[in-house]
Amino acid sequence: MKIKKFQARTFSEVLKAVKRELGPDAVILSSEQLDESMVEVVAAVDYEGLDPIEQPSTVEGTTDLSELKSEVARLKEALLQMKKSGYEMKLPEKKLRVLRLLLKRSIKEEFAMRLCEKAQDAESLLSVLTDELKTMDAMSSRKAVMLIGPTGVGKTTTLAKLASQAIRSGRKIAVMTLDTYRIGAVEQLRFFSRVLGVPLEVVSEISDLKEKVAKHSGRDMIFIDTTGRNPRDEKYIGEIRAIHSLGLPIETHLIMSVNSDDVFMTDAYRYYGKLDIDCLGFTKVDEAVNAGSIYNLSVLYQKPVAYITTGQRIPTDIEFPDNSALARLILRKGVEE
Ligand SMILES: Nc1nc2c(ncn2[C@@H]2O[C@H](COP(=O)(O)OP(=O)(O)OP(=O)(O)O)[C@@H](O)[C@H]2O)c(=O)[nH]1
Ligand SMILES: [Mg+2]
Repeated sequence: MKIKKFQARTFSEVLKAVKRELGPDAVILSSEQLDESMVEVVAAVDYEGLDPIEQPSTVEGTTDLSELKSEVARLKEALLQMKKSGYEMKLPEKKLRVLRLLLKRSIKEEFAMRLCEKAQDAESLLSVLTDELKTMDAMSSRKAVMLIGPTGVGKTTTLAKLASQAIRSGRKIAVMTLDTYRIGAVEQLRFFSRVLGVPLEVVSEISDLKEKVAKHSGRDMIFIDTTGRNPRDEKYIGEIRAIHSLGLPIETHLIMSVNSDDVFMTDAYRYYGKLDIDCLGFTKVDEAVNAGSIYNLSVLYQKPVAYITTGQRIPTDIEFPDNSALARLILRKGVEE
């Protein structure tokens, strides 16, 4: 067995060095933050003579997506190893408080570790989160907005809220639905469109979408509702892809409920992550115990958050927070604290 001590400025950097020198089978035996700018890890590998793995050298502070992903993967792996071997990570008290707070807010452990490297204390966490989170004007660029997401998260309700907002801001709109799958889905939207006084198109074949969009080209915006399906359904993912390949000016919003189970949301990323998504919208914030999943999914998808919804009432229960409001929401105390 080969045992070696490594030191670097951050936990991610030190893990990178461990991998480079000891290879992918290295096990973390202990880890300690010596001071604000030094982390020490003792790592071991069971057999010698491993070829060091070539890692691309990185620029400090890079926001490159692949780098972020591998950094998070390294942290996740190290945490798993440490848990398996029963070793605790030693962090200074201030950072431990940051870590505990983030975990309480349901931030994924490996993401919380990354934030701990950036935020020296609980006070600086708000600005770190604010800097990391991105938001987007929900009705900014493209002509058509299409809402996709798992079953029952609130797509149709959110679409009605967005459509109302657009009308309020003086836009001429049309509503379309591709949801001819679920019983009652068309009626739900027909009711909304009557109340809003806007035309509704029911599109039963994806191939008809182009023609329907062209028919309403005089409208400022088109809102397209879709069927909620299990993200694991490959056929469903294929259908969304087929819509994208029509080459229409569609902005795709992925709608997720803040309340969904974390394992489900992470698993869903494996499928939705393959799609060309423009932004995220989060529903049922009013029911949520905490809002950590907003951060988790922002990091996973690397997409801006366009809005959050806070209740069943149309059109009022929707908010368009900026990044600092979003950071405050994520860090706010849970209902049981
Ligand atoms: N508490 C709360 N309920 C919401 C919110 N948004 C939607 N809902 C409720 O969630 C339920 C499902 O909403 P829908 O809009 O039909 O959901 P959907 O995603 O279109 O459902 P499918 O089309 O069947 O996939 C309804 O009872 C909504 O009133 C929200 O922000 N908060
Ligand atoms: Mg629906």
